[in-house]
Amino acid sequence: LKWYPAPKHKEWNGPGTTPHFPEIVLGRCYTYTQVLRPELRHMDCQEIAKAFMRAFLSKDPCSSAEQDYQQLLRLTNQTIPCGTSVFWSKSNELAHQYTKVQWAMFTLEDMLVGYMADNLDWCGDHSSSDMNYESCPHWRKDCTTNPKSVFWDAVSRRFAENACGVVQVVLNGSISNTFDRNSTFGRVEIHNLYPGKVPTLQAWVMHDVGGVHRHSCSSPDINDLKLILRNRNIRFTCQDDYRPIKFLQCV
Ligand code: 2NF
Repeated sequence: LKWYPAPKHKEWNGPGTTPHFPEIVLGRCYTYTQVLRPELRHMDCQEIAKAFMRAFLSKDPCSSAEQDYQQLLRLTNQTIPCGTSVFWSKSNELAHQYTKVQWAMFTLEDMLVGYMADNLDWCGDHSSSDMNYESCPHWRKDCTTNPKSVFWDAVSRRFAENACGVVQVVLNGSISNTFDRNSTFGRVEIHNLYPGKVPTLQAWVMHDVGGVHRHSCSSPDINDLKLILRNRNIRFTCQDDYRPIKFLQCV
């Protein structure tokens, strides 16, 4: 009698690991270090991809910890000039359009580690050395301590800790939670800026063209952000529909 493994059932509520995850991560690492930012040519993409896999393979996908990514963080350490960090929240596309035309500015996804992982899903399993391509824990429905959420928290924390000079954030003024305390920006990034290194945070509150203006710089929401930063001794400035970003919404 031949033994067939039981068909794998969907364990979790989130999408499974992106097909060819290891190849995509390795390929993106080479693209970034050899083509986009050749000053990082010396980085070891084989080691970097290996450290990424080791962070979550053969582990319970609801017991992920930032510690698991320490080796990956060490290997992808990257410094950028002061005054070039751009944070974003609920403004994914626009913020990246902005740093695309402002080649000297960096969002986390313009850094090697963020570039490798952007838009991918990944998780493993305690009882297998392979990735789970069927499903991964959903951060709301299953657990927040999943490999992907923990990764973004860890790399966002480091991105904020390493920031220096005047930093910027692109916010979405056309939605109800323009400043969301539970977002990565509100929960992790603003609390990990070093006041001694970051004198000022500049916020750009952007409104969709022809869309509603739910919040502007004078909204109570934005005032919350201002108060948090004031308590941390970081100066706050805010501008609605900052022109250099505004014109990108029209192209
Ligand atoms: O996927 C990314 N590239 C990513 C994910 C999380 C955080 C990037 N970040 C970094 C960026 F550098 C930005 O500065 O944090 C900032 C943006 O995160 P945000 O949470 O402030 O912004 P949102 O638009 O609310 O969310 C961005 C993405 O993250 C997911 C969310 O579903 C969206 O796809 N997300 C937010 N919080 C969690 C969480 N706790 C989350 N996914 C899983 N667990």
